Amino acid sequence: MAHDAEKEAAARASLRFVRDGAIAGLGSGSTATDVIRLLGERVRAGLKIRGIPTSRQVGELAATLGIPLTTFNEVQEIDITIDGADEFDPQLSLIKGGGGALLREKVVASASRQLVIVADSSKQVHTLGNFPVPVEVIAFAEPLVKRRIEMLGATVILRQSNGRPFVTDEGHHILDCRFGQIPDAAALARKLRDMPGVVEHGLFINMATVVLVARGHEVTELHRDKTTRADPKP
Ligand code: A5P
Repeated sequence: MAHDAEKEAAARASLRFVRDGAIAGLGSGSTATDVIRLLGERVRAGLKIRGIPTSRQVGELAATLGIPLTTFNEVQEIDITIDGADEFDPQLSLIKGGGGALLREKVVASASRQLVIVADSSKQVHTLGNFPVPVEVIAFAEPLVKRRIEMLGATVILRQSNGRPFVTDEGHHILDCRFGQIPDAAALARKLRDMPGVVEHGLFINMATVVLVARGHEVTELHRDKTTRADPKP
């Protein structure tokens, strides 16, 4: 089964987590976009939610689909956020930010009572690190931070878009840091967080409540402490 179909299956399975009246964090990336399109259908059928988007692009999409939006001026807590991931491990630690939205994604995740990750089977790994860890930096500190991360053993590339440095929604640059294998993701997260000039990094430790991973037609619901089957057709 193609990864696109698995993304769609995981997205469908996530809808049953969304209650009427919920404040919902809206993730970025192709799998989260599937979720937002499905939520748009539910909203048009009468579901009442208010969304907080994790990127400008997602905010525009949600508005087009008729999903009412809100901000942290109005709400302090998000009931549920549904988002994608680039990799997840057995502890449900994540690498996120392949789409460049990691900063807002992490802010939204940190304010969420539940973080539901939707993923195709290619995202499931034993050890994080094959996918590069995105690190959002202020442009001024970029060469310094790049060298410091290289000294940790990573190959570091400044993300480009159309021949220029990629610029995030908040106006920063992204260093894509390939570590190969990350035996202790929590320790690496602390090292990255402590580097002046780093705004945020794409390691999400102890944040995901549930991962819905689709393999073929089957969607498995993984919790940090147990594993159950999810019905892919809610
Ligand atoms: C966006 O910045 C990312 O964190 C995405 O959630 C991640 O890259 C997964 O994207 P796909 O759902 O497109 O694979």
